[in-house]
Amino acid sequence: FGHAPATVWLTGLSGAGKSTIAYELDKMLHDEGRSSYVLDGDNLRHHLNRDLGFSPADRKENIRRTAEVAKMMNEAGLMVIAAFISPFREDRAMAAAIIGASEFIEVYVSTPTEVCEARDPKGLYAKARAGEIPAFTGVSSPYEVPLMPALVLDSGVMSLEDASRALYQHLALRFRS
Ligand code: GGZ
Repeated sequence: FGHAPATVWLTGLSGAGKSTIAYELDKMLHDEGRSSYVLDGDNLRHHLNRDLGFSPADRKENIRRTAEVAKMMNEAGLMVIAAFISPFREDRAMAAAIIGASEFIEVYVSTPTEVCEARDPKGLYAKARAGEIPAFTGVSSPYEVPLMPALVLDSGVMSLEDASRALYQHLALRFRS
């Protein structure tokens, strides 16, 4: 498909499959010679955003910085795949405004809390339930469902591989020139 650098913004709960889908898509794009880059919330919080916590203000700043970086990468010709819980509508709207409405592709990874919590790959839900992690999204902090996402992927009903493929197909149609 034609090369129109955009930012695929994956939003959803911790454990929903955002990072896995992001890296799968990245691999598919690389395999056909496209330049893309994954911005992952959990990773960026170790360096660029290591001063930020999980208060609403810090989450907003996390999203703002990420959107600014995504915009620069798009301008440099890279497809960006961003994987952030980004639980607040207002913050995702800010990201869209920074990146540009037509370059921002919102993808809701809608895997339900029960499924994410049953997986709990890092034991974070258990800790959150035990009160050891304050303001944990889906447990003690809200997640605002996207109202008009470009695509919805539920890894509770489809495999992560199929979800990644569905996303790739969506992009192929969108960018068909
Ligand atoms: C949500 C938290 C929290 C709290 C730590 N709430 O699934 P993970 O573990 O590996 O990735 C999650 C990551 C969330 O970072 P984001 O930058 O995506 O969040 S946001 O967009 O809301 O700013 C999770 C871990 O950090 N984590 N504490 N309290 N997730």
